[in-house]
Amino acid sequence: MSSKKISKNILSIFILLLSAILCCWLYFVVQNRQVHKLVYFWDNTEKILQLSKSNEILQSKLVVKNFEQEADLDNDLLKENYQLINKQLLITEDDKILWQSPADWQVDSFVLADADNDGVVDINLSVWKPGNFGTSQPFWVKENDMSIKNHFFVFNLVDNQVKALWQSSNLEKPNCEFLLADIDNDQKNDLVVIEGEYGDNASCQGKYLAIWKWNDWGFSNYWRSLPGEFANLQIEANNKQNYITINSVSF
Ligand SMILES: [Ca+2]
Ligand SMILES: [Ca+2]
Ligand SMILES: [Ca+2]
Repeated sequence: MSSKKISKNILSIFILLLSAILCCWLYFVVQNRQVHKLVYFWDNTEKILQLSKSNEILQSKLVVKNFEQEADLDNDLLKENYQLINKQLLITEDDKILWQSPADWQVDSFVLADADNDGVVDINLSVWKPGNFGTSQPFWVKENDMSIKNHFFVFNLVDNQVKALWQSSNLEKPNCEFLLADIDNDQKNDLVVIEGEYGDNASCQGKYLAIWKWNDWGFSNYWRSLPGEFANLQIEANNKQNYITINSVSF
């Protein structure tokens, strides 16, 4: 056997061994992925979200995502029904359809809460849709980006009509999940989101926990976590303090 052939065989064995080690390591990593429930609270001195040492928070209130909710947002003493069916939001009152989201929108979730803190409860939507804008394109924009991206829309219900209060263009980081609650105890709601990155087919992998604040013309980022793997955003309250609970993956 020539020395060239021996070297080739050694190289093949080395590559095989390396592949086997890599497979074992990958298997070990996947097997050891652990999902932890993390609890965060707002530290007003440091102005950051801190991880709570105690994971046991008494649940006096739980803010979670809803797929169906009743509320009288236009104050006509008749409750509207808000229902998310097949990624479409349907608003009915007294069995009459008041509004349904356009067919080319995929509504991930909705939250009824006062996003702009004007005392009026708003209809907040996380929407995947083609086109860079909301319902209207600014006249100075000649070409619209028709890829499907994530948007955050805020609407009001006035006299049985849905009116846009604020509509984002394509979000730089999609919101995989969102909720609204006062996190920093200033008596104003904050927008709490799990931000992700764009994947295939409007998928969203939660990568950051972030807090945004309404600033009269839109939302400004107030705080963002380091990158991680996040899911299942909820808000729990205890002793007039709101806590963010979230699932995070670690190894
Ligand atoms: Ca009503
Ligand atoms: Ca409002
Ligand atoms: Ca607040």
